[in-house]
Amino acid sequence: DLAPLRRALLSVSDKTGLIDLGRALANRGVELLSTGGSAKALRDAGLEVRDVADVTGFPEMMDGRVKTLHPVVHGGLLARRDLEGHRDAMVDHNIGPIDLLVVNLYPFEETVAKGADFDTCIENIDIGGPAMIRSAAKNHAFVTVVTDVEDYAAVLAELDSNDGQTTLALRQRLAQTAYARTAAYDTAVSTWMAGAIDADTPRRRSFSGTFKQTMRYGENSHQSAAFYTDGTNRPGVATAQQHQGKELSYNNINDTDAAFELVAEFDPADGPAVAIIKHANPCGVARGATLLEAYTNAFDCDRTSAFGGIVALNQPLDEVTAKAIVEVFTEVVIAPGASDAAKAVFAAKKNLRLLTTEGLPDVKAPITTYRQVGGGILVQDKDTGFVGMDDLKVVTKIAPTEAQMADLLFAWKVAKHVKSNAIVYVKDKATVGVGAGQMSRVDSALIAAKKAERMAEAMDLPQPLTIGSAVASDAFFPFADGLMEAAAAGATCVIQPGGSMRDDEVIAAADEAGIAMVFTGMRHFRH
Ligand code: 93A
Repeated sequence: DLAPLRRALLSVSDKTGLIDLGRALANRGVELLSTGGSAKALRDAGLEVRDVADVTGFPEMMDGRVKTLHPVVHGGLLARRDLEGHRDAMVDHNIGPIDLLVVNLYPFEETVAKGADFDTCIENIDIGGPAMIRSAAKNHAFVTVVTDVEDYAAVLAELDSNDGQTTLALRQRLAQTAYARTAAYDTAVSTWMAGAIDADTPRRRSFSGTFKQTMRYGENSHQSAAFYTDGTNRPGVATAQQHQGKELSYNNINDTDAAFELVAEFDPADGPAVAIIKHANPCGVARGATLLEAYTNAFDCDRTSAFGGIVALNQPLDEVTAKAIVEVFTEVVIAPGASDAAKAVFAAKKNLRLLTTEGLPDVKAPITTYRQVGGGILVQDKDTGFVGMDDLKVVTKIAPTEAQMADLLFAWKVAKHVKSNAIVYVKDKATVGVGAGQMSRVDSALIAAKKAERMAEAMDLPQPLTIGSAVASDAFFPFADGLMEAAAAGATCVIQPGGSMRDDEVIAAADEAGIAMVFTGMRHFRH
């Protein structure tokens, strides 16, 4: 059993709860050691504090870069209380034990998120704090380490219930949390630096996140799950503000991300766009003269699948669009803002989650993505590939018209966000058929066309909207059969990467069918 906790070192950048903690410890007879700003805050509140500088015999120096980096501090944190040799060393070198360490680090992640310059970011790399945290966590058999304001209460509660000491179980849990924190911190530094110095992105990276929340369950109810932020503070599902409705589930977060990343492909300067997602694939994407029109056109692509879907907008939600959305069972709506009137419309639908962000995700930002595989992690640059009009090569006898070109580029953008094999039919800047995630490209073409047929029946249209459509294929057609399916569905122009051994056959089939075809020279697999 450990002797009661006697001495604490408090050194925090985020001073939330510091005074209350300091007072609670002092009331329990714990001596307080502290660094510059933290000591001042405690002293200003009338508490008795000893400066670390007084304990080490060294002043804080070099603009605070060296405050606690001293054997008297680290000896006090690292000494094993159960070994005579360690106890002797403490006596010989006049080192007093430090039983409790409370540290939160220089706000490096926040500084980066604010867009601070290089030197300011460098100055905000905490050295002494992580060093102390790691020392205390290693010696958690004897020392309690607290790195999160949320854990202050648990420590105080145990001091009261456990004879003035914490339990080993709590110290272990806090030590584990502490190493997660220092690991995430160094990862944030490394990740920022890779960007700042323009390093080869996927090389020599470390990955980590900061815990945000647990979820009731993962993809299925027997899987536990949690959500982490990556410290970049980019606009996206992880940083969105939720206005109403129950907590997002694992699948909600995944689908909302897919929806928002897709709709962000459509520059708001060119007008409104809406994406509706189910199971991470779009079941409707459209532009429109108004947001309402974009929503309606997206919805009309596949009304059946849109039920229980996730809707992403590239512009702030307005009242009329909000009214249309609440007519359909919808899980989540995400947008770069929402008007008060729109929020009022949603308020009546308690289960509908509304998320707003400060702007759209930057689809061109160089981001590294990770995927876990058995025993490893695959790392790659995010697919920020972009194809514009100038990149297209017309390969058929006839060239697409201007309107067809616009639809082809629209279809191409959507295809990038559809699980492979992706086939996307588009008419007038709205998807009219999406074939996703099939093992054969022909099947994707067939399924998308079939969906369009079903919608035509449901909406009493004279014919499926694939008639006269533009079609995109995320990768080349290995044979002419996929293209012929698209032609059979009524597509009159095609966009695809090209590059197949049988391109000649595919081009000949397109010419035969009177189809215009362009090659992008770029593939958008998404698995
Ligand atoms: O610049 S440091 O890396 N050098 C140190 O020796 C050191 N010791 C503690 N930063 C150091 N700290 C950090 O200072 C703590 O992690 C904490 O974030 C901050 C508290 O400073 P103050 O008490 O002066 O506000």
